[in-house]
Amino acid sequence: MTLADTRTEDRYRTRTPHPLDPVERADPAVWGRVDGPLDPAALAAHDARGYSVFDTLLSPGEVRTYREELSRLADHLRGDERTIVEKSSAEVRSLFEVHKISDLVAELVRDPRVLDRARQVLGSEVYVHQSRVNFMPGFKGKGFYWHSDFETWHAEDGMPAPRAVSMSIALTDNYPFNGGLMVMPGSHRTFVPCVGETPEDHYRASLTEQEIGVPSREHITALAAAHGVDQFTGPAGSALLFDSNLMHGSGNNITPFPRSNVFVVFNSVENPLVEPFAAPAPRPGFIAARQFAPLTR
Ligand code: 6CS
Ligand code: FE
Repeated sequence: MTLADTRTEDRYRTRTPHPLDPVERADPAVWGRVDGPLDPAALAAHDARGYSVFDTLLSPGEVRTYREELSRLADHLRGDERTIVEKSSAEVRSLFEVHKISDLVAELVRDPRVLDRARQVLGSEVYVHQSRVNFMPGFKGKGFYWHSDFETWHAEDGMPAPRAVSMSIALTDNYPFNGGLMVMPGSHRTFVPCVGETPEDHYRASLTEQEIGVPSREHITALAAAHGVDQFTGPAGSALLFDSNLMHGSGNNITPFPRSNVFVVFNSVENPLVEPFAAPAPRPGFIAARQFAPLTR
């Protein structure tokens, strides 16, 4: 399948010169229609909160294998465009397209423990829109400011609707103090437009420190007042499945303990990318897949 030819209406306007008011999400958070491992209560909780936590999705032995392979690959691929280094050090911040670089991750994205949950929530066949490891190294791991992934994927990748989910699997123990991911439960139901036009080749800056495509402090304050902040913590092997429009962020890691997670973003095959809604050109395929086939086990 390739880039959809038809330009769909823009129901989530963002990256404008002047502020726009937040809009209520025009799409469901749980599409249902597909059976899977989540029982009705778990699905309802995911629909309400915009995320689900799975304490031991993978075993410690599996995770150790992933961690060792992905650290080796990141070092081996230094200088490759898929490797993003920290702004203030030479530490590797992220490695993208890991489902194509690592045979282990290629299997992981098809693992029923992962794939069946994504299919069930999105209510359709799915494909990998993006995969990455965020290493969040000890002492020098810089956080990620508050943002909605969908806001970027809509503006810069041409994702029409927030019919995508991220599965974040902890490769190291995620503590409250080593840059654990913070989320605002229920914030996925509100789309928060951002001010500021997208510069050319924006991803080179945004993946290191995002400044365009982040909500205003006013909107973040209002969302926090309405929803509060939860934090994803758990041992290596635990996982967070979260909605593409959930407001999230993480702090800097000044502890000796790295907080490395592998992220797989599943998009519904019924939500193929079109032209970017608010960017001069589409981002490279290693950040946003445009050629894809539905994932099979
Ligand atoms: O731009 C993106 O696609 C990436 N940016 C962030 C901050 N989170 C999601 C994604 O990895
Ligand atoms: Fe994000």
